[in-house]
Amino acid sequence: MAATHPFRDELIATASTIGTPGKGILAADESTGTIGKRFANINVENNAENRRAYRELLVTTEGLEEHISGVILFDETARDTVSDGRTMIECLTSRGIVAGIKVDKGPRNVFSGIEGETVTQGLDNLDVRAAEYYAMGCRFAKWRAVLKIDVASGAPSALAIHENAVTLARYAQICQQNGLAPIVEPEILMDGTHDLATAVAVNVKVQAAVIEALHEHNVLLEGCILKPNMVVPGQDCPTRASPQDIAKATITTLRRTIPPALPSINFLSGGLSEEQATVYLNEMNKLPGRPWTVAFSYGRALQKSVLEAWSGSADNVPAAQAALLERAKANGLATLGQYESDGTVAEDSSLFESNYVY
Ligand code: 5MM
Repeated sequence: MAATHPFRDELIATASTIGTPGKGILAADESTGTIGKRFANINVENNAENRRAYRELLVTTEGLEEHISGVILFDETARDTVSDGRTMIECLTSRGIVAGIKVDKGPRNVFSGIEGETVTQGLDNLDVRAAEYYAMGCRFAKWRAVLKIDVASGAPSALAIHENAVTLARYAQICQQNGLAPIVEPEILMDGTHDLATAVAVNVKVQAAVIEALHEHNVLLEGCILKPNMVVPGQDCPTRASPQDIAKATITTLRRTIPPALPSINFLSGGLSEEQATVYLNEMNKLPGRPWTVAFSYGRALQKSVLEAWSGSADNVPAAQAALLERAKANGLATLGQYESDGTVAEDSSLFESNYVY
């Protein structure tokens, strides 16, 4: 007998709203440690008031709703308020932006026999937390699994693929039972020497395992969002790939694995520069054969310029908000294949961080 989804219609509506063409997701769910790294780059102290002021800047940006359909928050921000007393969540939902919440507890080592492989934690008590977040006004959730490619050691191992696929599916099932549309994020890191063809092969294997696990757990694909990495050659591969090659490899991978029932694919930026992330997305949206919305859920590639413009000063809030709008608009256009690049897709401004596992 088919499994029932008590929130079926709402989950489908949420995923469809997030997948509105021309829009994407702002990933502002950095945990306290991760936002500390971002603040350190701009010499801002990582304290509660600075985190609150920075997130207020993001969620109160006028016109954000024209390009952003959803914002992912960290628990602290979801409970925080802006200066006029409204909750951060109200600031978003009052303008038609769906509020989301990171519910994973980060990756931990998994004993696969390969150094550095992880599985993500956070299933304990997830049903209780998901119900609370729903009551607070959140309507979608996010869980990031982290895998790596290392041809020499055989990573990702079958164990890492299986464990992460199953935990992603279990998380998705629990969220859907509690009214939150799950973002399923199996991130394969850019680290490595592998070429683009190897990246395609590994990405196909991982995505296929994730989809199989979602089916096994009776997850409603129509009420789900996929957040994959773009398919690129390893950071240390001497043979680089053009934006067109990357777009083709990524869409080919997804066409082989992701059913059209899943409405929206929202990429992570994974260490790409702001311009690379926009240009690659734009190239994908020029290709034929995309049965899903192909959009973004960027953290670093939407916030780098914003953080630099802000630099911790209230005087800089208008400039920082203008920077956010500029990147959001560029990526919104890229979801339609209408972004005009100035041609500078340099890798020297890359936001890549080796082994991005916190
Ligand atoms: C915004 O960063 C998110 C939170 O990371 P931590 O759990 O490490 O604090 C992260 O999951 C993010 O949503 C994705 O990695 C996408 O962000 P990028 O920067 O890759 O676009």
